[in-house]
Amino acid sequence: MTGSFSAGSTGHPRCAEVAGAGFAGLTVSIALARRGWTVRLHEQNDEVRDFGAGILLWRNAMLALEVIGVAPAIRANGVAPATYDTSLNGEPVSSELAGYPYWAITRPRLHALLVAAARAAGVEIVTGSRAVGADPEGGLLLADGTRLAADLVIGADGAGSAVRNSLGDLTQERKKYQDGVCRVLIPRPEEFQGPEWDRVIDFWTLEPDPMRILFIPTGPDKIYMGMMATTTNERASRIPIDVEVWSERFPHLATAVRLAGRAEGGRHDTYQTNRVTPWSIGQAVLVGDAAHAMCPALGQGASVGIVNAVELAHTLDQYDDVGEALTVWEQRERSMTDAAQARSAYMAETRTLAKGSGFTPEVMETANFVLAAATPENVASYPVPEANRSW
Ligand code: 5PR
Repeated sequence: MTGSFSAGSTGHPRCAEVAGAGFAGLTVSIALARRGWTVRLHEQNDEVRDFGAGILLWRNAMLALEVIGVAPAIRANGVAPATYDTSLNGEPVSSELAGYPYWAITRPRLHALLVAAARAAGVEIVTGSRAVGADPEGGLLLADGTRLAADLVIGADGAGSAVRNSLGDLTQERKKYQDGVCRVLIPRPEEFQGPEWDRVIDFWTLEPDPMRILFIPTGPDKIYMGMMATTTNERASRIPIDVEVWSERFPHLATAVRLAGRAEGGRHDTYQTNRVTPWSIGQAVLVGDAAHAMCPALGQGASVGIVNAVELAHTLDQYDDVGEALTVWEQRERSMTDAAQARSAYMAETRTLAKGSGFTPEVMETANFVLAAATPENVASYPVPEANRSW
């Protein structure tokens, strides 16, 4: 074990090459740079920006974001939903999570906050730089044939990770599911203004086939709509949103559905899980969806990626030896991550949330996870209501 400053045994700052400027890649870059690492972050696109709609950040992610100093900006820019209300066939079935510390925010806003924090921490962000692989000796391989040598190379390049696929000694189990989701941001209409609308509402219908609208206010002027259907329902799996097919099923949401039909920048994704073991080979490691893509059914995919990214930097800080740190890190995170993947897959397959009262203390275990890097003060500032505790 070393002290809290990352200089390794030689006294030189350690360096990381990171592939992918999504949430996990930005987070691990910030966390390492703040601990004295020299970090270069490669993004294949010509701009660093997020494509996508909205996101929930649970307590586990907020604690991790506290560690890297980004949580105050999330609290200032996002919405803390008062409750998570479920409705089935137009009838309310439950209202949960009152007082639970979680936030909703748009993906572009979260991304911009992380990019600003990365720059402030001294991370060098290189755009138009595509990673095609890595080697266990700590080399990042770029599309132009360059090999960049580092103390640690990090694949944060998403569910289709080229870094992961280049590392031969990993096992991967990938699975696709029958559901998919269209995600859009809409302007917040007059009828959904006011603090009484600052709550998540999960509207389900199951007959003749499951369709669901997850309504999540993400700020004063934007609502995130997650519109789920089976992929065999082609009209309900399209972008732009098919206003007719969605408003027939959700007549009381006709205004919001009409706005969804005009939304730009929406996308459709099919649910998938990707379980990788181990998460590292030598001096190459995977974070985020590259390591553990999961079904979005519990809204935990990004949160788990953010937690594991911060914890990776924290654990590397505690050990001189990178390999030892990677082993300890995976031991700390593995069971929580596996449980999140398994539970969100179960929720997706059974659609249990439609029945209401689905956020049992057991289901909330991932969201309640406290990373080792969190301080007691951080933890105390995100109290969990009695009803949501499993301890
Ligand atoms: N929860 C959240 C979400 O974004 C989605 C789901 C659940 C926060 C869809 O992306 O079940 O599909 C879901």
